[in-house]
Parts: sequence; structure tokens; C-alpha cells
Amino acid sequence: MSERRDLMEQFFELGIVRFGDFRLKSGIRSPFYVDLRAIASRPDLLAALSRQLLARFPEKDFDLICGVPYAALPLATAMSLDSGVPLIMKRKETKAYGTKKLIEGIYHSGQSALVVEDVITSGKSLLETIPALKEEGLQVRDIAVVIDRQQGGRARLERAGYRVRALFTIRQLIDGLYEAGKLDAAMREKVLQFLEQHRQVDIAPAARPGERMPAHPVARRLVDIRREKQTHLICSADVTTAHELLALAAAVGPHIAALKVHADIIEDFSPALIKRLRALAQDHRFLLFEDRKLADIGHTAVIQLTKGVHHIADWADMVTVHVTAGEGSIVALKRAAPEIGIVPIVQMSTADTLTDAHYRQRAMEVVLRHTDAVVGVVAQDHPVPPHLLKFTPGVHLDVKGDKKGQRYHTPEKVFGEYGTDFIIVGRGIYRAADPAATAARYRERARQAATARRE
Ligand code: 5BU
Repeated sequence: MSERRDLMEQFFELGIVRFGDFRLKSGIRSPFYVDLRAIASRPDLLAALSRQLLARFPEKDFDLICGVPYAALPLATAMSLDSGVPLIMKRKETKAYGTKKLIEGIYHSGQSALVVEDVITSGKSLLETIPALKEEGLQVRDIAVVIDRQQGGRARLERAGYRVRALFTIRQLIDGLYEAGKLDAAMREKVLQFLEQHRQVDIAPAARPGERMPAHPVARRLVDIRREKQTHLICSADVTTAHELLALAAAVGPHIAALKVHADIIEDFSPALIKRLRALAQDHRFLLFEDRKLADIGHTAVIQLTKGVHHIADWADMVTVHVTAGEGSIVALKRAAPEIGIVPIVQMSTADTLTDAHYRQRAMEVVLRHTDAVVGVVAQDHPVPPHLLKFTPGVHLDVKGDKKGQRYHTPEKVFGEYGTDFIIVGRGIYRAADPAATAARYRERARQAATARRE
């Protein structure tokens, strides 16, 4: 029996590939399930897998092998032992103490890494992992995968410029196991039908050049809205009564992707206001963004988010937070309100902001360890990796500042030079004689500036 065929049968015997009725993380029901974590219990199999995968990369033009926790780690280790190529590990979560490194091991900028993954479905986890490696100056071209579930991930990664080599496609496994008599015809048919129906697991709308591919569900909703409504505009509704807020939301609703509010400036804030705001948000398809700038210790930040008069966590899609209290506050917030999208403030718009380069660097390090909870960041020119959105306030078409520290730029500057995704505009819109028409004007300028950037 060939080593390949033997491996397939062993996968079946060990329960690495199972058939039945499984609910996947995405909620989809699948007639098969793949889980490679048991592999390290069979060193002989691990060694065979390592050999076979390395044989797919005869060029061996990488300086490092990078394992992604957890299932692929023993395999990456075996490949490193086998090939003599040093191993690095990309952490899932960074530890909150010690060196706080995202990548463990010795490496230097400019080296290239082969990324090892157990199973590829949508490609999402790899698309989230690789930017962290690139941020460290590592180059990634090659991806080694044991099983390709053939649900669009491989094609997506190849489109993004990676070279993906898989040991087995799920189709090959099915056929092999069927021929070996481990799988009956009915189940084989069921799996093939499933594969046919799920050829493409969508993780995000296909990004155009220069567009980001964010990972957080709230970010994806925002990107969907941007595409459908053709708007890169967030209106900052800094008015102080419920009546004004609702009137403004109704007027600008058709033109915006999100309405940013400061709930604590509304004199007659009430649950009824939130109900009507949510209805408007639904009718006009925009998100609610509370600019609370949570900045306290984790415990306090959590009760500020979830309690008090405003109960922000009950209605806001996104909330701004400062990172000054450190990583613990972000961790506490994401645990307390996992549904809400966190938007850390990395850089402020004011002329003499204290968010200098050193602070921004440190803040970004924290942010990058929590991309599971972060939609994007508020920033001006500070670079933001492609899996996070960039929100930029301090935009005005007619004036340069407000004599209270605010500094304004044009949409052309923030899209063209800062690479923003969404501009946040307050007084430029709500102080205008006709906020609806003015929002339309900002939206159009933003759209043109964003398009010009891509061309
Ligand atoms: P403006 O009226 O367009 O200046 O309002 C800008 C809004 O964005 C306002 O609600 C500020 O609180 C908010 N903002 C900002 O202007 N600059 C920042 O760096 C951050 C928030 Br963070």
C-alpha cells in the first residue's frame, strides 16, 4: 500500500476524519469533520506526514517554518526536525506578561517563512495570521496544509499571492476511503453534494486592490454597507437633544455607513430614543457607533459599557476605547461584551495630541493581539494592517481647525495619504444649513478620493 493511501486510512482509524452530522464553528452542518489534533499520538504518522509535506516543497526556499497553534504545531516541529529549518511559532493570543511577543523563536526581518496549517477551509485564519508575520518583517510565500476542505480558502489565498500546497484535498480523501471500503456510497454521495453546495465559504466580500479585508463580523457588516450604499462616511452626531439626534439620523441616514454618537451629551437620553435610533439604523442600514472612549481599568470600563443610564453594550455595534490602561482593559471588555466591536484609539486628530509615535506603536501592539474583538482603529497617518479598518475623524471641507485643538483635513488627504477606510465628520455636516445635502457632498468627495486611491 502506498504511504499516501496508508495515511488516509490511518486518518480514518484515528478519527482525524469522521463522517456523520457535525455543526461547524460557522453554524453550517457538515457531513464530515476533520481534526488533526490527535496526530501527535502517533509519532510514526507524524513523521510520515512531515516527510510528505516537505516533499511538496522541493525548492526549500524558506528560512523558517512557522507553526500555527494548535493542531499544526507538532507537525511544524516535525518538519523542522526533518529539514533542519528553524521553527517559529505564531501565538494565538499573546501572553499578557513577559516579552509580549506575537511570534516565538529567533528570526530577523527579511527572512522568509513557510506557514504550516492543518486544515484550510475559508482561508480566514491564515489571512489573519500572515499579516502578523509580515508586520515583523517576515516574508511569506509558501503555505503547507494537510487537508484542503475545498471550500474556497485555497483559491482565496492564491489570489492573495500565496503558493498553497496541500497533501490531500477532501475529495481525494473521500475517494481513497471509499476505495478502501471505509466509506459507503451513500455517505460518499452526501459529502460530494455538500462540497458542491459549499464550494465557497464566504469570509468577506472580495476585496478590490487597496481595500482591506477585515476579519471582525461588525467590520464585515460595515464593509458590506460601504459596498452596497457606496459610502465611506460616518456622521458624528454630536447634538445634545433626542429630537435633534433623531432628525439628524433621519436626514443623513441614506448617506452614511454608521452614526457615531456621544450618548452622554444627550440631555434627554432614554431607552425610547435608542429604540427609535435602532429603527432608523435598520431602515437606512447604518451601524451605531458609541464614541465613549472607555479608558479606565478593565473592571470600571466594563461597568461603564454595560451599566449606568446608557447601557451601551445593549445597543451599540461599536465603541471606542483608549488603550492607556493597558491590555487588561481590552481583555475585560471583550469578555464582558463579545458582541460589540471594539475600536481602539491609536492616534488622535488634535494638533498637540500626546499619541506620539512611541505610544502608537505600543497601542498597536496591544490591538494586534486582540483582533478577534477589534473592528478597526481610530488613527490619522499611523499605518493600520489590512485586516483592521481605519477610522479617521478631523475631516472638514471648509475649515482647518476649530480653535479648541481640533485639526481638520480634506477627504482627499485622508484617503490618499493616510489610507483611511471611513471618515468621521461632525460639525461639517450637522452645522450645515442642509445636513442631508451636505452629507451627500461629503460622501461623494470621500467616494471619489477612495476610488482615486485605488486607481
Ligand atoms: P467634528 O465636529 O467633525 O470635529 O467632530 C469630530 C468627532 O470625532 C467628535 O465627536 C470627536 O469627539 C471625535 N474625535 C475626534 O474629533 N478626534 C479624535 O481623535 C477622536 C474622536 Br478619537
